[in-house]
Amino acid sequence: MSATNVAAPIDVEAATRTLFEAQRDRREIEPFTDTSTFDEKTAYAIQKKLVTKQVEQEATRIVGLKLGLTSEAKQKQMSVHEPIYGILLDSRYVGEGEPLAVSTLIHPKVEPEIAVFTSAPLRGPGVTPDQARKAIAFATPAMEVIDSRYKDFRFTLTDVIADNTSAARFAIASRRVPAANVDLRTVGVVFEKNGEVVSTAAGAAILGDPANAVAWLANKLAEHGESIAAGTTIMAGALTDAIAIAPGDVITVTVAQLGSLTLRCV
Ligand code: OOG
Ligand code: MG
Repeated sequence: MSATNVAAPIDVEAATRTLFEAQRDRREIEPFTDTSTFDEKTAYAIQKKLVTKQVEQEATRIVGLKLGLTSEAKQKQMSVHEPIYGILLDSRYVGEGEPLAVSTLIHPKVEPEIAVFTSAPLRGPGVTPDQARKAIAFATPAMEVIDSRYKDFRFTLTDVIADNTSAARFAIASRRVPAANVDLRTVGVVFEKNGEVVSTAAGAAILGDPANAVAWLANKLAEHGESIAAGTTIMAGALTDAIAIAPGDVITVTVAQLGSLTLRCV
């Protein structure tokens, strides 16, 4: 056997502090897995500690959940081939019409999403897509601004989970559309930057059906003894690749039957 560098187990407290400070100070860091090893459970534990610290120190609160890497486009773009989830904080919400100050972030990218709102609790394991579909009361066009704290957005599955799945800002159209009469698999999605179409997709880009993503979330949360409460806002994950943004950019997502949402970057 040849000599190899055996990676050390991660220091959870130190990693939490590093991620907290990187986000606060807009400083990029190297991925932890370059030098240490940790499993998915530990990664979600770091994410939770990080968000708890942000809630305490920034006087904000948790307002929802987000899914990531639920589309083939995103999995390919990031070279991570499994969905992940993260937590949405009130202080990261960009209201409709509010400008996004790009300079408050490290290297932001924006991606087109669909947000859903539940009206019934979902507790895994064993939540089916049909149960998830019935729990989705409303849907709206949405956009997520991701800002990995890792240099060049280079990370492994556990790194990105620990970093609260690159969550930075999120925008959700204020008009909620009842989902009962909308087939979220077949709605067309058009993503535009400065009036040019950047990419297109259908709702089915999200694990075949956004309801599948919500079921996945409920079942994944169950692994950590958690569940989705009724009345939860969930970002279902990007439908196409994320794109870099700069001051002056105007980004629009249009989802058939749900409407559109514009984000102005300053
Ligand atoms: C990870 C977060 C992915 C999505 O919607 O797929 C995500 C990243 O790409 O940095 O939020
Ligand atoms: Mg996203």
